Amino acid sequence: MQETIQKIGKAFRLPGEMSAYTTITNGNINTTYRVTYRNEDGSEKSYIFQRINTVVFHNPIQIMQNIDLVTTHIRSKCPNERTLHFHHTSEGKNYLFTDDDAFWRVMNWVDSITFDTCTDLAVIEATGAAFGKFQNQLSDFDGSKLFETIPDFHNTKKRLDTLFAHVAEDPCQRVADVKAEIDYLASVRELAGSLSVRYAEGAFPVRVTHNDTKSNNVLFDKETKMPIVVIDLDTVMPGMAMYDFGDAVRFIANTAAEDEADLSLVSFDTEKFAAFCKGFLGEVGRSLTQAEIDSLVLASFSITIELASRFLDDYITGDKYFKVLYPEHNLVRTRCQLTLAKDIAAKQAQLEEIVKQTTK
Ligand code: GN1
Ligand code: MG
Repeated sequence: MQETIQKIGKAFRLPGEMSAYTTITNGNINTTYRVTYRNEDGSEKSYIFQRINTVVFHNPIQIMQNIDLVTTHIRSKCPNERTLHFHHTSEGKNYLFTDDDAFWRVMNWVDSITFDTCTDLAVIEATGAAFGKFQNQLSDFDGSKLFETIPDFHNTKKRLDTLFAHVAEDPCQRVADVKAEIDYLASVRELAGSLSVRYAEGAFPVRVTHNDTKSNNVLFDKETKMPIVVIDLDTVMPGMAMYDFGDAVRFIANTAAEDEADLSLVSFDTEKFAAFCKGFLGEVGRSLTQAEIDSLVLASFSITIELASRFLDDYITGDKYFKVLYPEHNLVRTRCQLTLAKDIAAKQAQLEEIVKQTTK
């Protein structure tokens, strides 16, 4: 690996000598390294080297073009805003195909902390504000300029249709083990897919959305605990505002990790939900339509079901999409998301009330 990393550093013309590299493990798709270079004067500078998973992202050059457009827009609108900084090769490209056809990009490392699970309500509120602000910054950006890097990414109805088609095929003979999970998904299939159906019919505005609003996609200042920058712009595409909200609370209001195996630890924390709501709606509340506001809780349920269906689909088709650390990983993820979705459904009235109080 060291040799590959050194080659890439050279292609991107990074100054100094490579002194260390470590793998960053919290992505499920791409492969990420922190690489440090030492300059002649002894100072050190770190970079992120990332290999894009081209099975998932069929056209990674389009991703880089999207990111360029989005960060340029944000920088011109808010000159003081920190954005991701990508390096260029001598050919002026912000990516590199290596001989083995791997696709690499290099960006500056930002000294920061991220939160996976988090109990600090102030940090949760700030995360909401960061994603809300991100949506605001792109509110006047023409989404038709963006490539749809993964078509129907958050089309929950299609995701569920795909799952049930694979259930019928049962390519790995795993369906018999997941009968209860499939039965539950069948019982909520129509409800969970309903927002994506209404979106396709034009019931909600087409926004430019982040589409992967996990809390660890916001970098925080170590000391002030304030957001520095929103990262992981690979799936910025036109979409539904409330799905960014829903995906974020799916992750941050879970009392456990996304792949917690002990389901007794998994629940949906209403206080965390309220804190995120306050931050997010404080930024975008006024620009959302009533139909969007009324759908925030259903969106939280729907995207949690969507993730459960994607993890389960990957499990029954042989674990080809998400990285798995052990054979049942995708099934564990599925069960965790289903437990969470059921808790969101059980707390629906309470959550609707929180949204109402926050928007009044
Ligand atoms: C994937 O790789 P990562 O962690 O950024 C996935 C998201 C899921 C997430 C679940 C392109 O994101 O949609 O919500 O895993 N990204 C893609 O942890 O499928
Ligand atoms: Mg991502």
